[in-house]
Amino acid sequence: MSQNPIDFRSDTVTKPTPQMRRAMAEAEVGDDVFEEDPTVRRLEEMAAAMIGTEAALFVPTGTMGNQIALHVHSRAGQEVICEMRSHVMNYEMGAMAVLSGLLPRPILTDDGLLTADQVDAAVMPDVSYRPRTGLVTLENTHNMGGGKVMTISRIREIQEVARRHSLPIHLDGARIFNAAAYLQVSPREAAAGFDSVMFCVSKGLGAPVGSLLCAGAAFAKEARKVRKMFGGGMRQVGVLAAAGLVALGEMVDRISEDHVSARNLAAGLREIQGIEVPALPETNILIFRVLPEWFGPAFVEKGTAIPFLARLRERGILAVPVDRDRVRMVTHFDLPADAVEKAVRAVSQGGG
Ligand code: TLP
Repeated sequence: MSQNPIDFRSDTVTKPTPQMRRAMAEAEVGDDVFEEDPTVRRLEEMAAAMIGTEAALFVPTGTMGNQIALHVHSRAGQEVICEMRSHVMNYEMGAMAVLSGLLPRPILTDDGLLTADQVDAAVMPDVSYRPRTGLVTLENTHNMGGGKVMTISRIREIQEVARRHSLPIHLDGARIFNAAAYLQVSPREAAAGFDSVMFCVSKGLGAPVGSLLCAGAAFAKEARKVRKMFGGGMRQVGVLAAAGLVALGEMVDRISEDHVSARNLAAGLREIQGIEVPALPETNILIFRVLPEWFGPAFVEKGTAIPFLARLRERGILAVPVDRDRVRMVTHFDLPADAVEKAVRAVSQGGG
């Protein structure tokens, strides 16, 4: 493998910018469990203002932010309505069951985007022999839906269903700034009408660590206690919040550049024999299928994704499998300028 592979595995691989490192070195800090870290406070205030909530809570990971929200919104034994490939169900180590005694009620969609009708149908009837529905969760952008974006009108319809059933609704907005950029709306508009919103500064915005759980003041107060219970009470964590402030201040406006790169990548790959790109990506995540013909007639293995990724790694390109035959590539600001061109060239060499 080449010395400096080009890393399309995730936007989480982005490294803190020089401005972030400087801000981290200079950050004013205090004990955040005592709510005395001024830099964390500033980040929480900025996040709440950008998302349009009364309060926000700095948490170490998106997973913890989601799980705190689930815990505060619902009770053990209740169901969480979520999309079948949602992060909250598939990539959080079963935490909703382990930490909160919750049961996912997954709904299958083609593209990761639930409809109001599907959510309505998934709400449990109020009878004495079925678990109760506790919460509705949406994911925007939808990671395993290939970075698909839910429109504001669809969001409003689903919120209306949740309201009609008196159910809280949480947004896993790990990439909410990508969604807002694609929709050409403010993050506030993309976040409006939810009872809680989690977003990450550690993905395409480049901070090394951190997510924000944004909600009303009473919810945030409760969430702070649950954060401590889950082991997320941090001390002089202003050194990390400082990077988050730079992420929100300097990295949001450029995020649609990553969407252009992902589209260029998709346009290049879809010309290659044996690669099936279902649609041009809306944001920074591309998921595509690798057909056996990419390897030539001698290919007999069960799945294509793993051997495809091994060939690419030899050519200095990193990506991740989605399932047996599909691969995910994510664009971000830390890719070299010729990353897309090099990736297309590496794939066009075929797998023979
Ligand atoms: N996603 C990671 C992996 O866990 C799959 C990635 O590389 O995309 N919600 C969504 C929609 C996410 O994509 C992620 C991370 C999270 C939550 C969790 O964030 P962290 O990794 O901070 O716990």
